[in-house]
Amino acid sequence: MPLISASLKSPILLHSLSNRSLNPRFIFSTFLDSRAVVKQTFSFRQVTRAYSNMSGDGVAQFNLSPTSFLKIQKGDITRWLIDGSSDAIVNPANERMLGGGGADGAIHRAAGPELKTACYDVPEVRPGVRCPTGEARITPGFKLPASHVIHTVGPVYDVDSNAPASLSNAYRNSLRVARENNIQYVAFPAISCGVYGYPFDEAATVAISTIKEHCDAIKEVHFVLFSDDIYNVWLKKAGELLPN
Ligand code: AR6
Repeated sequence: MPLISASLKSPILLHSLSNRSLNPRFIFSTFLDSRAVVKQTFSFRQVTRAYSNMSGDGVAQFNLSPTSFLKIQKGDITRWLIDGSSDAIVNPANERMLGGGGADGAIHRAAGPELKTACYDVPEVRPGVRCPTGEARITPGFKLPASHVIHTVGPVYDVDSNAPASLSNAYRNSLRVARENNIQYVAFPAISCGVYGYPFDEAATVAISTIKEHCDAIKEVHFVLFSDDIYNVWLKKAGELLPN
């Protein structure tokens, strides 16, 4: 089993394999920076499933359907690309769609000012709203490595009256817009898991189950996740929801 060698190269380090037969749970230590260490427990089954799908560069791959794959990796979504022509990154934007903080701010900085100009050109559906919560819009990527940006708006967790439905809509509509524009490769961040306050585990359930259901005609769906804690939650959830 390639479990041990794969884990040595991954961002998650195997911490303890002791008492495996007595208590089949592993503890992983994830080094957030030189000082902080976060420990998470995973069942033996979840670990073997996630790691048997992981390549040496820390990208875990799961089957979504006979023709689509889900790939989960840590990283900065502004640097992601597959071919620069049929690929898109998803921007967790706000309804105004003119930039903001978090990933939205990073994407606008990396794309250059042309992205904001293109966003201005997206018609408002009502004053100050270009992309209502749960919907998606597309623009070119300009200076980004990926060819397109799909802007979507996730729910504010504490405010939205049906946050799971709104979050699911954001993923589903992003994939629909991708398909309509012949995009074959789509990279998502963890929508709503920053400023909008969505709990990671609940968000991962909605994200992965929605993508599983709506991935038709998309060759690869990627998650590019900024922090170790979200990456670990996503890996665990994919192991549960996408048994290969
Ligand atoms: N690459 C990948 N993920 C990132 C990056 C990056 N470069 N930067 C941040 N993240 P957030 P939201 C992660 O707050 O919760 C903005 O102001 C981040 O760690 O960007 O949907 C918008 O304008 C988190 O896990 O989006 C909206 O007003 C995830 O991306 C509001 O924030 C999403 O965090 C949207 O809030």
